Amino acid sequence: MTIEELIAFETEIAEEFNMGKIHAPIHLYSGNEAQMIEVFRGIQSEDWVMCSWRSHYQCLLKGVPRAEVKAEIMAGHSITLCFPKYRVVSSAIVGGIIPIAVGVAVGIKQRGEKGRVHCFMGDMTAETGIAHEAIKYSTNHQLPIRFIVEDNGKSVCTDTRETWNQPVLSWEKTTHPLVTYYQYQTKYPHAGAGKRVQF
Ligand SMILES: Cc1ncc(C[n+]2csc(CCOP(=O)(O)OP(=O)(O)O)c2C)c(N)n1
Ligand SMILES: [Mg+2]
Repeated sequence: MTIEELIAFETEIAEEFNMGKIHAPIHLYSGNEAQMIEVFRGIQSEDWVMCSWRSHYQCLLKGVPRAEVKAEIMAGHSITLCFPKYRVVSSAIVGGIIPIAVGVAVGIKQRGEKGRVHCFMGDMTAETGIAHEAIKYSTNHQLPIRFIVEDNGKSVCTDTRETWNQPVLSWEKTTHPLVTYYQYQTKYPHAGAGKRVQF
């Protein structure tokens, strides 16, 4: 998947949504295509990719066929895309995927399996207690997991730095071996595609 193919996918979903053809929330990515492709360079097919409500790019980059991802979104499942066959799992609860990801990493380690877990989270999710505990636990237990913090500066409409009165976020300048951090600016609102749609 190229930058252009990722953008074309989200544009197509935005159009479907704005035409009222998707009867459920969608959360689109934009402006992070190059960073995502870079993050996925280190991801193997045996690895698990764990996501939140915003996961179209992860599904496509993990190898789920475009048509399968689109069909699930059209069926109203964008907010919680799960493709266990391709080792992609999502939870739409803020922080909800993090302990699941840690548990999968514990399982991989206990069974001596190949593979790693890649757990994606937004900037506000990364400031929660559960994120901090999970990163501490995973570090101290040397789990096969990494956490990718995706900073778009906000939680829905709330400024994350203002909320915590913290100009530099917890993982922003980190050299932590289990944390990858990147910033991006999205052109889409938190949910939907900019047009009010009545379900
Ligand atoms: C427990 C819980 N509380 C509130 C919400 C509503 N909610 C969905 S996404 C979100 C914002 C999270 O912000 P961030 O972690 O920065 O991710 P982003 O959407 O910006 O990628 C909120 C509050 C939720 N899904 N789950
Ligand atoms: Mg955010």
